[in-house]
Amino acid sequence: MPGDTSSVDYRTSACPHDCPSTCALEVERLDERRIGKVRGAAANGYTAGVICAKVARYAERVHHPDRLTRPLRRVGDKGMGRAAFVEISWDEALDRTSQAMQRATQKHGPESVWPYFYAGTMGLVQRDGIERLRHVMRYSRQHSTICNTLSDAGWYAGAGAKWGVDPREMAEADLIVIWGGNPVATQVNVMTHISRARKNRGAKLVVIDPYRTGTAEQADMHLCLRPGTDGALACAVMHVLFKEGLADRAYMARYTRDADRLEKHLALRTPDWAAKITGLAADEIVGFARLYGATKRAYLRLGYGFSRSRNGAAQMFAASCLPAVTGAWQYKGGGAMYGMAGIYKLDKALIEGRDAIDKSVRVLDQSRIGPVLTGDRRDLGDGPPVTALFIQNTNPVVVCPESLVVRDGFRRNDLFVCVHEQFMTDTAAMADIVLPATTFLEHDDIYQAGGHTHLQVTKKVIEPVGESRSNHDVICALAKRLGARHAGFEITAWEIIDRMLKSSGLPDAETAYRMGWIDLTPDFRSAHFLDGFGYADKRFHFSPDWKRWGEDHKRMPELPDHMEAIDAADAEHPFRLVAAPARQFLNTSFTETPTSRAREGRPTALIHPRDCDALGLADGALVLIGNKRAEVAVHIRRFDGLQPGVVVVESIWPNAAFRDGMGINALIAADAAPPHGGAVFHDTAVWLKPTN
Ligand SMILES: Nc1nc2c(c(=O)[nH]1)N[C@H]1C(S)=C(S)[C@@H](COP(=O)(O)OP(=O)(O)OC[C@H]3O[C@@H](n4cnc5c(=O)[nH]c(N)nc54)[C@H](O)[C@@H]3O)O[C@H]1N2
Ligand SMILES: Nc1nc2c(c(=O)[nH]1)N[C@H]1C(S)=C(S)[C@@H](COP(=O)(O)OP(=O)(O)OC[C@H]3O[C@@H](n4cnc5c(=O)[nH]c(N)nc54)[C@H](O)[C@@H]3O)O[C@H]1N2
Ligand code: SF4
Ligand SMILES: [Mo]
Repeated sequence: MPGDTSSVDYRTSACPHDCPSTCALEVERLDERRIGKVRGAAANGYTAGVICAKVARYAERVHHPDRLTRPLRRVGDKGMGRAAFVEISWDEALDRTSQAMQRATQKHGPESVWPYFYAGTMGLVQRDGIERLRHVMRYSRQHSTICNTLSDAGWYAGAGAKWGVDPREMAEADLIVIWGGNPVATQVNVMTHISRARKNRGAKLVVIDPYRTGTAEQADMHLCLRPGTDGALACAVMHVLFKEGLADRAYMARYTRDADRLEKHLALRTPDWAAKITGLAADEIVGFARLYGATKRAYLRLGYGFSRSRNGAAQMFAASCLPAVTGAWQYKGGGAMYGMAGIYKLDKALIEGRDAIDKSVRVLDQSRIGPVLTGDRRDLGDGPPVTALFIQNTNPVVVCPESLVVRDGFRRNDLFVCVHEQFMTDTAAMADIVLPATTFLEHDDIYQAGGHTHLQVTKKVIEPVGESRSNHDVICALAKRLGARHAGFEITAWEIIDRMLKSSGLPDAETAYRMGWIDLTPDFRSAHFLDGFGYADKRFHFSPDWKRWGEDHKRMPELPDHMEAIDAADAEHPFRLVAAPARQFLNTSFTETPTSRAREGRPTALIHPRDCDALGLADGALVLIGNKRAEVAVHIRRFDGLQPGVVVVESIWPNAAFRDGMGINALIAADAAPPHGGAVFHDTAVWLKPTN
């Protein structure tokens, strides 16, 4: 019967991708090897039956003809793709990999081996098990800086703890401010809760972003500022709040520290001052400040985008001060949310082998893999070179800054590389050994979320495609060959989940799986910090002790401010580049699926018509975007949803999608931003040159 799904076998799962939504999924199982439709769980209060289009089409990715199905050994040149590899057995692949790691250790010591990973899957067992192998073997440690290091530092500085108001409470807000994020593309479920607020309460939506994103198109007000100037905007807004009696002095007296100093400091941060820095009109700033200050139920969704600048931690901190000035935290639907990690108090010792950490082992910066592999002494210190890389869940040859330097590093003949992947990514193509990986539908795992409050345990839905193996299985197999001992290497992923849940005081794995999800939402008072913020004094700090949040703290402003650290435009580089995420891709995942590629078209630079005219660029023309690091050829689109002088290239296209085989990250600096490092993807001064 059409529409009757009662006979269809839907299995509970969770989306593993690096997205704040971690959607609760229902996956149609056609048989033990094939899936059909994927949909959002309607009963999950956050997912509410909605998922993004790219995951709804997941059958296209799992059953893609290009999935890696056998271990491979490279016999041809690096970077030439599948044709340069021959199939080998798992035993041979694991032997060769473990032997290469042992050889590196014998020659230069264990720090010459660098297990390298990120969040291609967000499942805790499959993502973080590599840490256990690292720590037990004393291999080089990784400072993970590619994503949320800057935003974390900025948020913690004020609030002292990482959580905020449940996103479902947006439905009860009268004003929602999306600041430096683009949920239509990057966290679609947020839009569900915003629509509810608009429909039921006539709530207003404000978007603060340097270009008219899909989210900004839906907004009542779009503050289209210059990238890297949010600190100035936040200060001017607070200036108006204090001046016009919209600051809640009783709230500040009870819940914050240094409010008097803040008020004095802001006296000169006027809307006119901020207008010059942000490129907004002073009236726009005042209009937003009045709207924000007059609305008790004002919900701030602070994204990652505006932290991906050299002043990014300062920007995040400045914006996070707003609800502490108005006291919006006190009201239902009011307050802020940046990330929820702090509500999950899981005991991850077994997964990560925390008992085996040796703090004397050197730490290498993930985002600086280019400089690390090319022997930069600022990174290596007086330690050995990295001569063996073992990579899971990430594609550094495309996604990391200074990607030409990264590629040079991977080209070294004395470097052994093993990549465990689902697809022949640009990184896998540079490897000596490639191992086929399962997807989340083919292994068990447990997920917390960045953007909501549920914990989800999942079981495999289908058998592994081809000979693919899970990260956990590969880590345990390597551990055995390397002689690494730890309880976590002896048990299955499921047993790890079960033990972790029990030792964290939660239901066992089977119960958790049957529940579908466990909602760990804090009660109203804790979520809104009404029993105090995360610091020992329970107060929100307007003048944070930045030392606590990073060693490079001296450059941080004492109070919220515009920090002049960005790669500012100059005569040679008159434009500022923002490399924001594309809707149909998820980092570089889904760049392999035909429908995502077709919908995105080709790498495209959005440029203001006035700049196009000045440069003589017609729609569709090819332009060279350049700086001292590289010149990247990209087709342009005339677009009036940004300020002149700003260029946006939605990302992250594989390098081969560009004319010269070099991607957008060839232009991005690998500078570690203060106070604790972090990549600066949206902070690049460039020139534009028409091609003829
Ligand atoms: N220009 C530009 N660059 C950026 C950004 C940007 O906005 N602009 N964003 C940055 C950010 S925030 C991030 S987080 C990084 C992300 O960059 P990546 O970490 O490289 O991105 P992903 O595509 O999420 O995941 C990488 C790979 O993990 C693989 N994978 C998935 N599941 C598994 C598994 O279970 N096992 C194994 N072995 N592999 C698996 C996928 O096939 C995929 O190729 O990119 C950064 N780079
Ligand atoms: N479709 C899709 N979804 C994704 C991803 C993807 O690549 N594609 N990536 C995933 C990952 S790893 C992450 S970390 C999240 C990131 O999700 P978001 O929190 O949305 O952060 P960003 O992706 O970095 O950028 C979001 C917005 O910040 C804006 N921005 C850049 N610079 C500034 C600035 O100086 N000020 C302000 N106000 N805004 C600025 C950009 O123009 C962009 O519209 O999304 C995840 N979800
Ligand atoms: S919105 Fe994010 S979590 Fe949800 S299905 Fe899409 S990628 Fe996965
Ligand atoms: Mo990220």
